[in-house]
Amino acid sequence: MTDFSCARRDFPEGFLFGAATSSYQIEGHAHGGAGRTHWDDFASTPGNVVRAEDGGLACDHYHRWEEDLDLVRDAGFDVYRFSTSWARVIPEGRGAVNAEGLDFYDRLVDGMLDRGLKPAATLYHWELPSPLADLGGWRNRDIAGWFADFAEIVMGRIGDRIWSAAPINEPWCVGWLSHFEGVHAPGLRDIRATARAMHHVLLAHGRAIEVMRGLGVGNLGAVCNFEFAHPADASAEATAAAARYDAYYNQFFLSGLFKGRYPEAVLEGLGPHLPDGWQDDFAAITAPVDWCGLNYYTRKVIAPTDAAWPSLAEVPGPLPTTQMDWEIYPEGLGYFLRRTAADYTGDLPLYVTENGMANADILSNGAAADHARIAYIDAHLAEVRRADDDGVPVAGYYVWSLLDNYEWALGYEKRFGLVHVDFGTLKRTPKASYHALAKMLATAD
Ligand code: IFM
Repeated sequence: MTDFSCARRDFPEGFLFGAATSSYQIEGHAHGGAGRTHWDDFASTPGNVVRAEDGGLACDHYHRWEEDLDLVRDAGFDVYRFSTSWARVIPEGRGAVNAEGLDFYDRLVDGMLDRGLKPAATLYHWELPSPLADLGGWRNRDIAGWFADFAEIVMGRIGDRIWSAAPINEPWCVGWLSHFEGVHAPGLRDIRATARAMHHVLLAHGRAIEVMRGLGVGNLGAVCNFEFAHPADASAEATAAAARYDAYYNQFFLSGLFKGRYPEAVLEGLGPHLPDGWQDDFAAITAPVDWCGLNYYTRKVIAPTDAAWPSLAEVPGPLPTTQMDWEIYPEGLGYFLRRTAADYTGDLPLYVTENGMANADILSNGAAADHARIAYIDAHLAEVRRADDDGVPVAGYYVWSLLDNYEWALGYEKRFGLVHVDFGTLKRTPKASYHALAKMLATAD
């Protein structure tokens, strides 16, 4: 596919298109006086990350941000979703502020405004300062207060100019993937740590919302990630296993945020490990938000196992996959948009805050023919339109990602960008998907 099958006019009035990135994945963490993060520690521990790669240089966005913002503007995007690095702003996690770090985000936000882009900030996209990890990180209840202080410092500086803010990207990854599966920093496989991290990440979210409201920052949201859980077969056991996966992946955080309770199916496993008094935190966790963001990429095929709770395993499925080996299942996006509105958020605007695919893109004669990415995004945009037709208040869509970048434990090999990055020279080259999106976004009326 070389062109999109839709145009801007096919989306509701005021619908916004954006590109998304995150700090550690693009900035080049070694520059600008940033402190060490648990991702630096995780990456330098053998076996955790492909080729032990880290975000030290990444895309060197720290020095090339103007060129990168030009790319966002020139594609015709309305919004740029970026994140602020805790360790860049407060190198020790608490205490002294790195003025250079705060100045960087100040310039970045002004750079977006100069280019007519709406700045959509995420406070935390996973690079926890190492000194806080030493204190237990997300396992330690005090993190909610540390995070609120960080929110106050960042938003005290840029909160007057941002268009939207969300405290934490993908609480599931912060909690489950990092503490139960050990796939992300800090690399734990510990159910007690998981339960605490999953609860504290929501408490930190609530505290940060409260702080930002106090500062007068508006348009605040929460961003969760979702994977459709497909039973491996028609048996009752497989259906129940997929339901458990769905509960701890897709429902735990929405339920906490919007209903002030956790699903019974998750409490079965995590309940005994939650911190004392967890029920008393829902007043903070349910602090009202103005929108909800959904990050969606794939589905997982789930089979039951005899192992301990949650007694399930992911098994390969039959659908075509991306470079991540993730099955392409656009219908899942429509499903989650409908279910989120129907069961959790009602009339609240929903944004697809991340969607996109990794593809083994190579440059040939200065071009990358990532036609598979055009087809992927096109199919997911069709689901967005269907959800809108069904009355779901979906208000925007962000592509993950602007640039090829640091894909965490998978290093630099998995390419999610609309723009190719040569990690030797750091040269940026817009791919076919970038040009096709620019064409689609230019068809305004
Ligand atoms: O690269 C990540 C991003 O940091 C969070 N959401 C999913 C993306 C692709 O794995």
